[in-house]
Amino acid sequence: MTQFDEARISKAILGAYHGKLAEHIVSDVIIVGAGPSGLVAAADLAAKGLKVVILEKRLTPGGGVWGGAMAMNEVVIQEEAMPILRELNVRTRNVEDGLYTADSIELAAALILKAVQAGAVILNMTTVEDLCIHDGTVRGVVINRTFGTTPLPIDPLTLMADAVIDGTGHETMLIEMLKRRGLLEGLPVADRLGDGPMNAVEGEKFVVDRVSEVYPGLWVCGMAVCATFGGPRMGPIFGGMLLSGRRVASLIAKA
Ligand code: 48H
Repeated sequence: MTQFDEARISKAILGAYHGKLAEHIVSDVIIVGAGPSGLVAAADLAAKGLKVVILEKRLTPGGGVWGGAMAMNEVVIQEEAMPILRELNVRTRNVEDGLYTADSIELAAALILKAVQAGAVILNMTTVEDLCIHDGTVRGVVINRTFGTTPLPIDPLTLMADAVIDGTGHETMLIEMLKRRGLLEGLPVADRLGDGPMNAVEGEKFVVDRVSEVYPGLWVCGMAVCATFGGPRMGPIFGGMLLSGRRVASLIAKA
């Protein structure tokens, strides 16, 4: 019979969690936001042998995938992103030439599993509240435990990395932080951050083409790309998000 009691259970959790946290005080890449783009980037970077941590403020990673469209749990994927679906072993249904549907819950679960099994660590219930900048370069992020609705005066911790990715979706949280402090002046970002009106075809192209290092050390992928540069939104087609994550991983690996 296995010997255990409540104290041993608590010690096991604390030992394992704090081991993960301590190991990722310094990483190669920090990804903020465990949405579809961030999860693909994490899986690709970890598969290349980089040390990757994803910070997610919610309990559940997966971002906007779970909800499909209007909480109907299906998403649309175009042919160009199908290699990623095949790697994930996600089942798809061909609706017409080059256009597929996938169960959004199967996709979310597969994206999370792939990232974690590739070696990336996800720290959930962890909100990024600020950036750490030294000599004009982003060097890390400032984190706090995600609390309920009442902000508490509790000081944060800082995690460091060679590259930080803003994968916070529509919130574009890290870019917003730089903008608020006037640090993006002269850089080619939108005057008012936020994605533009719906245009699925243009939006899907934009979210991949405009992946870039917006500020030294700070990269952007996924919906945050559209919000940063004023690109159109695209609704519940997710191929662009997956390809955007793949592109940021490839650019960072080269850099
Ligand atoms: C920690 C944070 C913080 C923070 C936010 O929105 P996401 O799913 O992101 P993407 O860009 O990978 O995918 C976008 C897609 O889901 C979508 O919204 C589409 C396709 N919209 C089209 C349209 O027309 O509307 O995930 C972002 C994640 C979420 O899980 C947030 O909780 C998390 O980032 N996050 N995590 N610290 N400060 N802010």
